[in-house]
Amino acid sequence: MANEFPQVLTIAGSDSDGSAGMEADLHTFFVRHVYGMAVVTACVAGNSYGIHASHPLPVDFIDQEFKDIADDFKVLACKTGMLADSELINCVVKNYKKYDLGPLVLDPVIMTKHGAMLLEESAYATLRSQLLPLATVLTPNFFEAEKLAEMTIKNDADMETAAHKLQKMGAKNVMIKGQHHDQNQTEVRDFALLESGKSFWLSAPYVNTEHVNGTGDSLSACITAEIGKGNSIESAIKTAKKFVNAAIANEIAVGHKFGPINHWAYQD
Ligand code: PXL
Repeated sequence: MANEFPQVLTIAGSDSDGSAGMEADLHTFFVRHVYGMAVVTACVAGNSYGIHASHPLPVDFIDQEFKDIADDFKVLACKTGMLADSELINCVVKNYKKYDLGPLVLDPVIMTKHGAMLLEESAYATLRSQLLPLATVLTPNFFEAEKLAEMTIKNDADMETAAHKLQKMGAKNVMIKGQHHDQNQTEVRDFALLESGKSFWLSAPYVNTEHVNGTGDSLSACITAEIGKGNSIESAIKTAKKFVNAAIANEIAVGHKFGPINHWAYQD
C-alpha cells in the first residue's frame, strides 16, 4: 500500500514570495498530480520587486533532509534548482549518488531574470564537472547555456551546437530555452536534443507580461513530474512547454511588480 502514489523531489532554494524556487516546484507537482517533496538548499527573502537576502543552509542539515526522505519514500524522479555554491553542489552530488532518487532533471539556476546571482561564479566549474554528468535532462536558459557550454549563442545553429556540447559533457538530454527579452518578438523557441540523437524545436507565442517569475523552475518541475508518472523524456519536455506557456498566457494578479505564473492554467 505505501509508496504507490508517484512521488517526486525538488532539491532547491525556498523563495519567500512563493513565485519561484521550491515553492514554484511544489505548485507544479501538485497540479500535475504527483506527490512533491523538498530538500531545501537555501532560503531567499524576496517579493515581486526582487530578492533582498539569501542564505545557504548547512550541508549536514541538507544531508539529514536527504536521509529522511530516502528512509521513507520512493522517489521516482528529482530535480535541482538553486544550489548557491560549490560546497552545496558537492553535497547534492554525494547524496544523489548515495540514494536511489530516480532520473535527475538539472535546472542550472545561475541568475534570476532580474539579475540576482543564485550561484557563485566559482561554482560553475563544479556544476559542470560534478553534477552535469549525472543529469538525465539539463534545462538551461539561453544565458546558462552560454555559461556552461562556454560559447556565445547568436543564432539557431549556435543553439544546436551548444546543446551538442552540453550532451558531450555528460547530460543525457538537453533542452535549451530560447530568449524572451524582446517585446517585438512573436514566439519563444526552445531546442531539445534527446539521448537518441533526435532533436526538435518547440515554439510558443511570445506573451508580453511581467508575470514570469518561476518559469524555469516550473518547466523543470513539470518535466520531473511527467517522468515520475512514467512518461517518456520527449513527451515530458513537450508537456512542460505547453504547461508553462499556458501559465504565462493566463496571468494572475498577485504582487505589484514581477509576479508569478498561473500554475492552474494548463488543462490536458
Ligand atoms: O527562478 C529562479 C529561482 C530559483 N530558486 C530560488 C529563487 C529564484 C528566483 O527568484 O528565489 C530560490
